[in-house]
Amino acid sequence: MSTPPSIVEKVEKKNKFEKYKEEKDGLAVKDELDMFAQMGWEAIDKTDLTGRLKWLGVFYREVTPGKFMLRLRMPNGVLSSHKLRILAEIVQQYGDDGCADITTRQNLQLRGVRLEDIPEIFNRFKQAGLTSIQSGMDNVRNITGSPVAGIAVNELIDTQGLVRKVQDMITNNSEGNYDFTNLPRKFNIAIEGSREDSIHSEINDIAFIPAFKDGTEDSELGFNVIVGGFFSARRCDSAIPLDAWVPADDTVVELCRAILIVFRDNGSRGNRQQTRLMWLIEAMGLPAFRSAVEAQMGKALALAAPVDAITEESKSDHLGVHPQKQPGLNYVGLHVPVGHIYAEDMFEFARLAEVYGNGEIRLTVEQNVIIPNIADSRLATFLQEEPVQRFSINPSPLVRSSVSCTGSRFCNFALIETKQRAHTLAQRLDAALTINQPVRMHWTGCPNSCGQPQVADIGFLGTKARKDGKSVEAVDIYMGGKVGKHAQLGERVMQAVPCEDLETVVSELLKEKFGATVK
Ligand code: SRM
Ligand code: SF4
Repeated sequence: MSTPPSIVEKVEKKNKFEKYKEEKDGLAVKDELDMFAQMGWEAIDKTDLTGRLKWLGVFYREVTPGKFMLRLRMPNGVLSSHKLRILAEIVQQYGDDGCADITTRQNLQLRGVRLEDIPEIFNRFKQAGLTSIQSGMDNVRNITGSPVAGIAVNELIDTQGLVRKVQDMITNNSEGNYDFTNLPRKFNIAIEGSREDSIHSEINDIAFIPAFKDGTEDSELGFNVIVGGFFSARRCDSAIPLDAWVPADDTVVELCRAILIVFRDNGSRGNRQQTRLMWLIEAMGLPAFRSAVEAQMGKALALAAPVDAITEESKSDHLGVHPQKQPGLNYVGLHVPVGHIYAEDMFEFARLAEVYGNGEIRLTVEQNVIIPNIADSRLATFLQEEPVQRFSINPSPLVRSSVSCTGSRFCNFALIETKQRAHTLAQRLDAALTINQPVRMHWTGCPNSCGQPQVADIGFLGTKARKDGKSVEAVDIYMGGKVGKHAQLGERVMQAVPCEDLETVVSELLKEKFGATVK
């Protein structure tokens, strides 16, 4: 059944991104990559270089001319030591330029990459079952799921297979899928299977949250569906209930496909700031949007279950040692300061996973690493390992909970440097204060909010301020973000605080609002 035509009757001027997509679909550069590699980056058409290549996960970095960022896809944040070693070998060949970042969507980005090497890198990806396809621009981003899917003691649904199926549907098994490469805008999907909101489901365009069909634990377990969550420079909103429950089977894939088609065919392609899914839902009205999705699926959706099965108030950061549901096995969360790693770290994580676990590695949206499947008998030796001292299982409180976007070191949008500053401030405040409760601090370099300051206890959003007659790097401060059962977005509480004043300002906030005391 196809979507009813002209659901949103509105004549609008298409934005400039739509014009270049009409001229040539982003995915089309897949067939031109060998030619691009031979031509060299300076000779490539500017729109291909700075725009369409992102459809392949290849991001030209103006900040570091000639060096590219490669954004992978890591469904559910799960990878193997074999894959990680290949990624480490790739960044290793770029010497001082080569490094990687764990992202806020439990994913990996490689840095320092040269265009002439990308065809060969893609061959290696293919052989290893890795892909970076459709990871940027008007595509569906990495699909997130609980980083301890399949191993958490109180897990409800192991989402790994479903996340993989949704990714395969969207990307045509990583070959690229023209059905979904011309969405009106980027799109985020999360499938949560644990009893906690481990992946910030509420800030995704579609999120699946475990729910028993009749609200009681003896009825069928599936998901309630929420839609339309997003952050953008002008507007940030939590997802709203679609009022739909789906079983934990291929219906999840069908529903994602249907929503994507309704969005693709009806979403606004005008003002780029008003093109995310929520704007379409509002333009249509939720009941009409829901009906259009049902029409696309060719079947009625069940009404949402009375309550989500999420029972936990708070959200774990998964650091430290945790027994798994498999008796005698443990997962250990290692802290990676603001997610930034080098080839040697990646080799070490791969080695630890092989020597102590089963070769598996997990990534979290807090930009950390989990090594699962470590036997009780191997735990003590594992904890003595040098990388486990460096990537601590129990870092000081503010260092532990700092998350940061890329910032000005590599991102052209950035108004401030973020990663180094986030880590240094956390270290200095940890040294000065005793803090007995977790305080999640998120940094983002510009209003795009990739570092999710709105979900933090204290969020920092990069801006500029004037101080002593000079323009200086500054932040707007957000507070009140809550995660878990009662997730809510934080609000801006201070504007344009110069970064050089932050140690004093944040120290006062920590004392006043979070009971911190001077050491
Ligand atoms: Fe983001 C654009 C980095 C998560 C909202 N984001 C960008 C670009 C691609 C801009 C660019 O071309 O330079 C950044 C690349 C910088 C670089 O070199 O690393 C970038 N975003 C990131 C990452 C790497 C931040 C991080 O350090 O972890 C995250 C990659 C996730 C992934 O693996 O795919 C990342 N971005 C997010 C999130 C958080 C999330 O998904 O939970 C958001 C807010 C949630 C959302 O999208 O609703 C986010 N990024 C944006 C936006 C604003 C979107 C909008 O609707 O207006 C942009 C700009 C745009 O799309 O126009 C953007
Ligand atoms: Fe770049 Fe801004 Fe996103 Fe940070 S928030 S990665 S500065 S686009």
